[in-house]
Amino acid sequence: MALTKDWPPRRIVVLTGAGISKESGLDTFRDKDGLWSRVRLEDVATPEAFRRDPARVQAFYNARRQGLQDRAVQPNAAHRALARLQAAPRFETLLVTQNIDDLHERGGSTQVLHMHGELLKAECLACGGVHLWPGDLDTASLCPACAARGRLRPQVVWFGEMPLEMERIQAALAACDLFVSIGTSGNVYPAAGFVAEARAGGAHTVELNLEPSEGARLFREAHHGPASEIVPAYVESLLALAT
Ligand code: BJW
Repeated sequence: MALTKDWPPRRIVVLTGAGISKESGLDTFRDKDGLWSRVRLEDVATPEAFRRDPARVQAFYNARRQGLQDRAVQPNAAHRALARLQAAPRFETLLVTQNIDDLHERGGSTQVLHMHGELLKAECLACGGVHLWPGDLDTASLCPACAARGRLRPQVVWFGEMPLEMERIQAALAACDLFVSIGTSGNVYPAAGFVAEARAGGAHTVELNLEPSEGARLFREAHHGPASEIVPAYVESLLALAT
């Protein structure tokens, strides 16, 4: 139920996290069986870790890049529902994801803002070029643009680095009528602060997650359960408003 700005909403911001891809076969980070239960984030997800031991960091992302391209990993009903929402002309929907996978795109979304980067891309520390990179990276990989050797890194945002497209996201949060957060634990900033920014702008705020997140109390509405069930149901309720 909307308690705040324009309703039915016109401008929508959707934020997704690892939980939306869990049923597609990808790991979350902070669940009991998540990535951070098997590897210390300080060893693989900081610029310092990359400087200290680039081979280890490359191996961590090589394994995840291979996993993402396993045939069993496919978009699920939640990714596809968000693509339908984005395609509905009644709404202006900005889809922001913390995920580095490409499951939103494979689920039919054409405009996805990857604030923590993309696993299937590599960035050259020598020339700044960003390249599609479906294969492995190692400490001798050659940049296709400037030919520097060993300067390519996964195009992902590690702790202490600035997430991408923040100005655009913050402008959209200030202007939106509805903010929907899906499958994220609300532990990592600045994404964890988006709900407060949307609220400050007067938006209605909705959490769709397996369980209440860290910031659950900040949302005006919540639905808990597997993303593949609750996201399509919520999207259908929005699309019904548009008819
Ligand atoms: C389901 C489900 C199902 C399960 N259906 N749901 C002290 C205070 C405040 C901030 C800081 C601080 N000290 C340091 C900071 C900043 C730091 C930070 O936030 N640290 C915290 C740990 C405190 N942040 C940064 O450094 C960021 N940069 C930054 O702040 O720059 C300065 C700046 C300031 C202001 C404006 C702009 C910039 C960068 C953060 C980079 C995060 N990088 C990672 C790795 C990326 C590459 C990779 O994938 O390897 O991003 S860490 C990891 O966490 C990854 C994720 O995108 C991110 C968020 O995780 P997510 O998606 O929430 O996953 P989980 O596992 O936590 O949660 C999953 C949820 O799904 C759970 O709730 C489940 O219940 C649910 N779920 N199955 C529905 N089937």
